[in-house]
Amino acid sequence: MYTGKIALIMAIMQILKYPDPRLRLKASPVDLVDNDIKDLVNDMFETMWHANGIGLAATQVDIHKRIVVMDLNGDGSAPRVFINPEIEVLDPTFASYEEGCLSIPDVTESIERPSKVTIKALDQDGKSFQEDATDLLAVCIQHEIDHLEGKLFVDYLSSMKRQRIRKKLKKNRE
Ligand code: GNR
Ligand code: NI
Repeated sequence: MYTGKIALIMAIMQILKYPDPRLRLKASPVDLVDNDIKDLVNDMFETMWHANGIGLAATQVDIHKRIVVMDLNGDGSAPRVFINPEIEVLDPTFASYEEGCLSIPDVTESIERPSKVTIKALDQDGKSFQEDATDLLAVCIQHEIDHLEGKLFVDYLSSMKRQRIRKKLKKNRE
């Protein structure tokens, strides 16, 4: 008898776009990594890959739980899951990186963030792990944890730049 569980249905979820106020909600910790959470993680991967992203926070798909998926190669080769992620800065020297966001389509801006952090999180099986991060991983985890806090990379820019970006997105939607 076949008893294995297989994901039969996957779903591409809608990604909220700036300035949707739901992107400003603060996500709550996951208390148990159960099958519903695992299904959600799979849907988030599908959604992220479909949109050609390298990271996705649950906030972006209107689920206000502390869940992040990532695949820095963008090709399915290095899927990573971070549940209840927390970081501590190891090297506060700022490094700048040209950031994009699936919630702010067709906009990139150079953003400065601490260059080295250590990440503590639960994996897709609910097991805790710790990992030091530099370069794109450090950038991406900080970008995603910002989403879980209701923060977006445009918040680091001047209000003039932010206004210009809002106008551009509005124009693109019309
Ligand atoms: O796909 C994404 N690319 C990216 C590029 C530079 C810095 C951060 C990112 S994350 C982004 C996907 C996204 O919006 N995650 O929240
Ligand atoms: Ni983003």
